[in-house]
Amino acid sequence: MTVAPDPVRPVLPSASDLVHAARGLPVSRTPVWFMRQAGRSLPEYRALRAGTAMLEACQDPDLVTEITLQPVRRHGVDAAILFSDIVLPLVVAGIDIEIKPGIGPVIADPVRSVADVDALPPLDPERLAFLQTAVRQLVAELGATPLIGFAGAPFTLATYLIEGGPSKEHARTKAFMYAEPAAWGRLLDRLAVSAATFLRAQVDAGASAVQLFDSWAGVLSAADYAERVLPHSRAVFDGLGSGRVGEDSVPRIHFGVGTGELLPLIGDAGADVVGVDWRVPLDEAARRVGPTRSLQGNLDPAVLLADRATVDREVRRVVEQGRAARGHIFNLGHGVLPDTDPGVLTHVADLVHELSAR
Ligand code: 1CP
Repeated sequence: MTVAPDPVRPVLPSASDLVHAARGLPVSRTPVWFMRQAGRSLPEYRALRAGTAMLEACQDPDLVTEITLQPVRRHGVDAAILFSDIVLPLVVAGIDIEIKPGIGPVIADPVRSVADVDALPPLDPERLAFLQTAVRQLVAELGATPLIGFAGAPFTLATYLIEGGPSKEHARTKAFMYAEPAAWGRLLDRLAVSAATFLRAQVDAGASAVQLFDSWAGVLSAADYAERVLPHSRAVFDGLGSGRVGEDSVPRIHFGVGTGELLPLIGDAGADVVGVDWRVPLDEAARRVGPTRSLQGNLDPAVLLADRATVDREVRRVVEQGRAARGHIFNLGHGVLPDTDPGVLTHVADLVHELSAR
């Protein structure tokens, strides 16, 4: 089954509301998609994934295609996001990582020394053929709906490599950053090259936008972020280059959680769109990032577990406050929570479209 083309929508993803909002151009209505729109909130996802390990699923082009399309069909969102994971480039490079159900990525041999940093294998772009097959299949199925490619930012990937898995404080990561500044710089340089290679493969195969997830950057002070992290995130965007030959570069979205104090810097790393979590209202976020960047966000995912009147009130508020931005892509402030009723997501997508139709 393919996604039915809608005769009133544009025929090219580059002319979609998502790409236009990202560039600050006029839109027919506020585009909406949801971080983690594919995944455990969908029964059809759970059925398809049954019996296949997460990282195996991510490397099967047909499974990736189907799982990526599921939320687009169900919710009528304005973008698909490739079903993958931020640790996948590390796995493809040969690092022993497993995604454990209910936990997240677990690294067999965490990076704890300067020698460990220097022993990390590089990512060979030739090994990304499966990813490009999935992207090409998706672009063919999606028609006018843009596909967002993504990668993990160097800092957030470094937290997994150094901690060995998910963590709250990221204390080992910060200790390594302070104690071994030269090795830290080399580690983030390598991760930047790998992220740029991973994004480049997706853009070359036809992705219409990219998102760089620096999910855990909010644990840093602005000064440390500016000095020890931002140059490496900028290197990812620089390494991505100007895009497909003869075309404008695809829009770049840059997102982290708890980044209120970092918002201007997150933009400076080279983003067209700054992703905002629920802690800072979008009108205030617009003041912080300035008039040259669009915003994405920022409904608290927990609101979707509340009653319908609360959901509607909060969606209206986010749409209203988003009008202060150069362009607004409606999203959650972080990923869909697994217990979310998918019917509520469909309702939110419809409501955003209705409230913003021009
Ligand atoms: O068993 C399962 O079903 C695995 C659950 C799962 C899924 C569905 C994981 C493990 N990753 C994913 C897919 C995924 N990961 C997507 C899919 C596309 C979509 O949005 O629909 C995306 C964008 C990611 C990116 C990702 N992975 C991030 C950045 C986004 C964010 O949430 O901040 C991070 C931090 C990860 C690591 C990760 N992978 C999986 C989990 C549970 C985690 C987080 C662990 C932690 O808390 O540190």
